[in-house]
Amino acid sequence: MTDTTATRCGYVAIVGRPNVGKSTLLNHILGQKLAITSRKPQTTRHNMLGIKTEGAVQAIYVDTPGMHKNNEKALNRYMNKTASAALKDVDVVIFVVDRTRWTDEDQLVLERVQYVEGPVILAINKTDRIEDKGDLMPHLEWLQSQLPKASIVPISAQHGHNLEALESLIAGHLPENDHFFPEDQITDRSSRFLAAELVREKIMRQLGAELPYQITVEIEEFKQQGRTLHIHALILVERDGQKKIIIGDKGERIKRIGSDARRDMEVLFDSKVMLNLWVKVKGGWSDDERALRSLGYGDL
Ligand SMILES: Nc1nc2c(ncn2[C@@H]2O[C@H](COP(=O)(O)OP(=O)(O)OP(=O)(O)O)[C@@H](O)[C@H]2O)c(=O)[nH]1
Ligand SMILES: [Mg+2]
Repeated sequence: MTDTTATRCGYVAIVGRPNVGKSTLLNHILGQKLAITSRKPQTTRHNMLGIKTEGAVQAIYVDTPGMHKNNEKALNRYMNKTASAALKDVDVVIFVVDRTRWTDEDQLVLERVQYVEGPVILAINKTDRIEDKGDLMPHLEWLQSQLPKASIVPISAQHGHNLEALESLIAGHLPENDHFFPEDQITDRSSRFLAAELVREKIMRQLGAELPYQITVEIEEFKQQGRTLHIHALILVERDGQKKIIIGDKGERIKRIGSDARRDMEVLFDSKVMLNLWVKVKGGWSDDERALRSLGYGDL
């Protein structure tokens, strides 16, 4: 018999193709904006832990980059490898899909998830936007036939619909373990990392279709002075024209990126923030494995 007073703890990977709502789901489960999100695919580039401790249960979520087909650039290879690695050594896998919108990239994720031996939960996200319910049932039946052991849970990550059901299913799959992290720790990532991500999010949200993929952000200074946190962030672009676009007419765009990012940082760090942004051209960084490593994109 299971001891109901025992503590539980384990890892939960959140996987899926780009843009299905993985990071939105993580943020809503945590009740805090930790992972960046945007309407554009390939927003998340790194795996990130989001830790939720409630009483005896500690669930350690791993948000992952969307698995995608474009494998040409070193950055894309890094993102796909990162996401695949998260499938190993976790206790539960949440496979997130967007309603009935099935693509080749979902198929790619499905094929990886079919190899997973442990419990899989299929989260059908964005149900707040389902127009034609008639299409849903046949799709769910097909999905169930592809993943016979998986539980299927319809959710809306953005509106928080059915997340309690999802979380209690997850808790039921977590093994009996002591907690791996202190109760008040919510991520494994540094404040510097989170700050850089917030700047990148504002760029993703404000710029056109292609540009954001050729941009990365480095934090050069992160210093508390009195009640103010001083943050200097360097935005690296690949070409001079991109620098002009980010800066915008009379510096208007970069000003807006800075003020939006600062507002989020003040909430996240619970402090007044002074944010300085610079833009620098560093050609070809996204396809240069050495440059990627020096920018914190790990081993390829
Ligand atoms: N209507 C609706 N939109 C959602 C929901 N969940 C997420 N979205 C939107 O879907 C878009 C993508 O969300 P993200 O959380 O960034 O998606 P992701 O899967 O993390 O994407 P990548 O990091 O690129 O792999 C954003 O515009 C979200 O606001 C939902 O439940 N309903
Ligand atoms: Mg994401």
